Amino acid sequence: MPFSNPDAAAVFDEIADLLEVHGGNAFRVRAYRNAARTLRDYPRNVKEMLDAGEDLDDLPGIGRDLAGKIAEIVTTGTCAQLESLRKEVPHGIVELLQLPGLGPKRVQLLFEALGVKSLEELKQAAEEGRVHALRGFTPAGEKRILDAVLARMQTERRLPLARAFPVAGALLGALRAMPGVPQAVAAGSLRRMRDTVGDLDLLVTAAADSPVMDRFVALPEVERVLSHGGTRSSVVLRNGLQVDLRAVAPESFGSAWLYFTGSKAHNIALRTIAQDQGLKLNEYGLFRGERRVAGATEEEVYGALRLPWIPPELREDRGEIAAAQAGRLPATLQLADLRGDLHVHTTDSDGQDGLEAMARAAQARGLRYLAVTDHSPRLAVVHGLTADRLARQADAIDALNAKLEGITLLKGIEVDILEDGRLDLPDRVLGRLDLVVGAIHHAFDLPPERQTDRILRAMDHPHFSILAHPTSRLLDERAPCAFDLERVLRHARDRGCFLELNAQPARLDLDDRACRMARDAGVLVSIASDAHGRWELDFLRWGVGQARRGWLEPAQVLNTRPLAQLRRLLAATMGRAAPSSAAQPA
Ligand code: DGT
Ligand code: CA
Ligand code: CA
Repeated sequence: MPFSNPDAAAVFDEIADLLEVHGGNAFRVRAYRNAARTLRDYPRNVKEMLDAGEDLDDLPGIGRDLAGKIAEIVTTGTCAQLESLRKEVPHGIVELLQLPGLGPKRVQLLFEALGVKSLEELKQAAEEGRVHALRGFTPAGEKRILDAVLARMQTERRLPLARAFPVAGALLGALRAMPGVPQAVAAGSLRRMRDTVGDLDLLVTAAADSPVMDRFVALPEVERVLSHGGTRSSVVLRNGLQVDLRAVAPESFGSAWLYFTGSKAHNIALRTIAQDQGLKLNEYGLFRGERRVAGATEEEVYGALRLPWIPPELREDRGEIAAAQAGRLPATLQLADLRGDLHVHTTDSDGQDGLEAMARAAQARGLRYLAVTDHSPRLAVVHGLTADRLARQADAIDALNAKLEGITLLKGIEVDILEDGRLDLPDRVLGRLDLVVGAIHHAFDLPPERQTDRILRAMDHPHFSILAHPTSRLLDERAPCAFDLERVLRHARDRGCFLELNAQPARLDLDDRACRMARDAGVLVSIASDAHGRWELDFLRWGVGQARRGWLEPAQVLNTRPLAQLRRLLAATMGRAAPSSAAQPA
């Protein structure tokens, strides 16, 4: 996403909240709140103003100090003051601030009067009736608070995979640097590349006298130690993420990695297979009676069960064991199999980099083609392209293609699918492009029947290549749209068009199960970064993870095709070559 004024405002609001619970100076608190409001209401994008060398001191209520902070936020996404406040204020307090009905003043009062600094402590205080004894709280208010706390504690807090990954990487780095730790690896849902993770599961091999557990619970990222033993510990990090660490002897490393990678359902299925062969499988190894027959590596354990090694992304008990036994595991898709990216934005709409920068960045990542798909006019807030501007972009792409070597830009658009299934630009305009990527950006909650019809109608246009982020879900923010995916897939196959697996970490849409349905329906999937800046091309890796979980093989992914072949497939979606017999919709 491009950096917007509300993003910067959110940083100021959080600073104000944290300052206030921290007992900060009231004038400073108010200055941050006012600045947040100013930013939110200001009609021009501050990042663009800064990029253009303009002075932010002119914004009402923004002095030199705050202007400097805005510049810092716009370039780094955060600011040093917020980061240091986050360290000073316990994570539990930050969680309290997020409860409905609890602002910084009340959180501060709860802390000062009752010592409450976590959800658990607030629950206890409310249950004991200590909250309503405070000034400004009533028994009914206390009940509402308790309900909100219980609701929050029940909803499983899961972190998007892409946010958990760097945390795991940093912890593994710290563990590997400890004495007597030859191996440190991630297991659990993170290793299986689930779209979100509940907690991190890390595994080390360590000598019996290694200080690894003591050092682990003492790492600076750790806020709270839940348990601390010689072979297992659990902690909660400052960011709220729980981490379980296990230490095993080298001869058990493979069986332990297998066990803690899961999924639980996969483990149970494997244990049954072991039992059928008169063996016993647990995290310490595969045993016949007392004798360990395998355990040092995963390959060894699978091998002893007469199975090939199964990639972690497939370990969900969704048929992978039967497929392994039959020698029919899907061919593993690799990031390097992707030859291009069919959905990216540029500064012509809401991207942060221009055409050439995007092209060169794609090339640097080994891609051979890149489809430029800026927004259509309906999205005026992101400067969606009118027919005229699209034509000018097309000229710019032609000129650039004449100059570039080793990478080809394709002309596309991310066109809005209107509520009735029409597209946001006339067919005549779309017909000049290499591909048309259609997307839903509003009216997410139509009744399922109508949503399905809307999508089918959009696909019936003479020019329609790829359905972008089909369900429009945003992890933690927006549930997937309800529609009949099976019908959409059948229609896509008949029409000869494609569905996207959008690799933005908050989307991952299609998800793993939907990818599997696309595979079964024989519809090719476009794994696309939807990059709004050149570094976001790296999001493709998250798409590959979900695609693997959905059993997609290289042959089932549209953008593994060489350019010439891709062009033929896209041309058919644009009505330029004879599509397959069933291709034309009624
Ligand atoms: P998460 O954390 O909710 O994203 O999902 P996982 O899969 O990481 O689950 P987690 O952290 O509860 O446990 C990690 C692995 O440990 C899990 O994938 C399989 C294994 N495991 C945990 N509990 C059991 C169990 O009761 N039986 C078996 N067979 N395996 C288990
Ligand atoms: Ca886990
Ligand atoms: Ca766990």
